Amino acid sequence: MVYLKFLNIDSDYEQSKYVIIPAPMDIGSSWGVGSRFGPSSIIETSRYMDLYDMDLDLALDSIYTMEEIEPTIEMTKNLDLVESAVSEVLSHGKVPVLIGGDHSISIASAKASFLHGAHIYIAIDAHADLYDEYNGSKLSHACVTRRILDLPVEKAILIGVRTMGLEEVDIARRDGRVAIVRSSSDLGILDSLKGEKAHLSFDVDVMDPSIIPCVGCPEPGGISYRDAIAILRAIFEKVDVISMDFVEFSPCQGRKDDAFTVAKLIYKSILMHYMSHFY
Ligand SMILES: [Mn+2]
Repeated sequence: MVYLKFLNIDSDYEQSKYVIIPAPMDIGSSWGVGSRFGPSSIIETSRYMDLYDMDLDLALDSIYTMEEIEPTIEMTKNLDLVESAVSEVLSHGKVPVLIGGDHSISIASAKASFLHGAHIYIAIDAHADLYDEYNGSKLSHACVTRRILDLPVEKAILIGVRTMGLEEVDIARRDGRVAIVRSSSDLGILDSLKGEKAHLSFDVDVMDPSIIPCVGCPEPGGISYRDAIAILRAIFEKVDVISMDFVEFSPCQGRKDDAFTVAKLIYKSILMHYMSHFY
């Protein structure tokens, strides 16, 4: 296995504040598979990205990239592997940045995050993922938020949702912990969560398919790159994000700009997190 480093940064684990955890698992997918190739594609393309960010006037090399988690064909085993990797990084006082893989791995990363003090789940996603069961599995990527509601979560904020099943609408209406935020201009809910510890999950299918077409479940009418940055900025300014994941990117032939966009969103998130926590 080739061991590539995010942004080509060869930093020391002990010295690093952020730890990239590549999790190439996609057996929780329903429609398009292939997000197991997401981490390698994103990390490979990130090596061509500039370290200096013009918008933020910042460059950061305090990022360590772990070796890929070796996936198995058992969902629960995969989730255990992800949970322990995220938990270990958190116990060292660092910020885990998990790269998927399909969205089901967020069940494990959120669980680890809650064990380390988070009690808010924030997802930026085209989908609500509130099905109790999908394709015969309770651990499908369509059930992520529902499984997280089984954990001691105080609030699940779902930003950018633009399609829901009837079952999901029913749960969202009945469970007071769920808040659906449809537009980036409607982020007032974050004001009530000032300083609260949260896990952030970014499903790249929230972006418009014209920008990121290579996802398992494309949904038209998505947000722009600049919308995504504005949403992330608002989150990092207000909420104490202790762990994050970026999921569902599934590289397709003949397209390389979208992997680069995902890599950039990840780096921007790390930079914005750094500015709100360490400046
Ligand atoms: Mn989604």
